[in-house]
Amino acid sequence: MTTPIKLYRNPKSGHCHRAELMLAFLDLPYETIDLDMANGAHKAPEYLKISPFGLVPAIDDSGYTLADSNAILVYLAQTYAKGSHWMPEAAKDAAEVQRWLTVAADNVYSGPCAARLVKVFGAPLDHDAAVQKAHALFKIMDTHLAGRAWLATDQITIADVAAYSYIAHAPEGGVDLAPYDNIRAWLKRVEAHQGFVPMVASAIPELA
Ligand SMILES: N[C@@H](CCC(=O)N[C@@H](CS)C(=O)NCC(=O)O)C(=O)O
Repeated sequence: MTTPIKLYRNPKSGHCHRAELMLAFLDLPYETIDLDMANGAHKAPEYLKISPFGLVPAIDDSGYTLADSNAILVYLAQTYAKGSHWMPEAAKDAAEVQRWLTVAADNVYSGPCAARLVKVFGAPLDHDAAVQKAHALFKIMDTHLAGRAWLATDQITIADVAAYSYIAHAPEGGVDLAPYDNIRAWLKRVEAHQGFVPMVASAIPELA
């Protein structure tokens, strides 16, 4: 029997959901390990060996450990779906994927993710600035998605997976998606893709 990949996560984290979504899209066996972050489980010495910055998500694939959601997407696609549409190898396609991974780590992080951190977790960040950044991003994305199905190529890639979770959950941060028809249609396409899983309830009741 194949050993399930361990996913260390917080079930309310969009970064963790990206990693879970990729595991699910690739139909890989995995088990989730919910860290009790309120009590500092992500800063415990054992976990810091896996994720030195003390962040979720991280994975353990039969002893190979890796932190960072986008790195996890790259690893899973290259290991279990090499040469597929998830992570194309042609130079221009690969560059487009990387461009959107950067948007996910930068604009998505400081926009919709930050706005949700304030509203859902009470993070001491500037909510107005985060909402403004989210709308600036969404205007560009909505225009980009006019007449195209996916962010980077003409098929779904890890770039769509990286961008999906925090954009789908932007309304929880007080960012309205109503003006962005093309983004909402793209979210639906991701959700309709074979294997899609939504953010799921936690094994730890207070996180569910
Ligand atoms: N670049 C990282 C960011 C991950 C991240 O910010 N994780 C948050 C949860 S969404 C976290 O672990 N925060 C705990 C902390 O900041 O101490 C990735 O993509 O995985």
